[in-house]
Amino acid sequence: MNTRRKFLQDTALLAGTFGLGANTVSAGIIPKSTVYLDKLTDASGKYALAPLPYAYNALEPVIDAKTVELHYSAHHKGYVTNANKAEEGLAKARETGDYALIKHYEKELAFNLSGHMLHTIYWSNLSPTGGEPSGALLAAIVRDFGSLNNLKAQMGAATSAVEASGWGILGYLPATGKLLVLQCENHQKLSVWGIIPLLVIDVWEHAYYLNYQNRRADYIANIPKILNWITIAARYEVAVATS
Ligand code: MN3
Repeated sequence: MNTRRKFLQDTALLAGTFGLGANTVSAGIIPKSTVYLDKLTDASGKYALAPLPYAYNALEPVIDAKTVELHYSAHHKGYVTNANKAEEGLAKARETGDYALIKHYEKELAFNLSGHMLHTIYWSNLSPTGGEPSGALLAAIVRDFGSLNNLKAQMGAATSAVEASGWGILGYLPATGKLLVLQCENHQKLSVWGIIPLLVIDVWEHAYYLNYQNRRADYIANIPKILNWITIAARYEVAVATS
């Protein structure tokens, strides 16, 4: 069996399509028992909320416990619920042949499923300990942005300048083999087809307002203190290996 195929099989077994790299996991960098997977569905195929990989207060003082609790258990959960409702509405439409509400359900699906996906990645992007990128990911950052500082500056500026509710995103585009920084409005606008998000920063007000009020830039400036570069690198390894 060739190495790439074996890697893909191992990766699929351990982590699912969007999960963490088998090499990182099997190397013991992340214990299997604590790996947080970007898994969007449960065993029945319904969208489901995965457990938070840490306690609500684990990200303090950068993000306070109440914000994490509300963000995860109310906001993220709401996107999961509404993505399932959209799927149910579309199933009913197919069953009855009545597509009068097609625009509504397709829009709901894009918004809520994208919200579910980005929040799932967001939780795994954060950790109480923080760190810095290294290895293949750092090399790609230097190749595509010139330096880690350039990436941080562009990512910070792009994320701060998102109009209203949205995200800053570092992604990998298989079609070019390059990393890109994008802004995202809501959960699904301003993206590029095919991009695989590696690092996402939520700048909806619900992500920071209890603690930072209108100081979005302060929240963004503090995020690097709690970035989990191990899971970001693992996501990059999978993105490169599967494309
Ligand atoms: Mn959010």
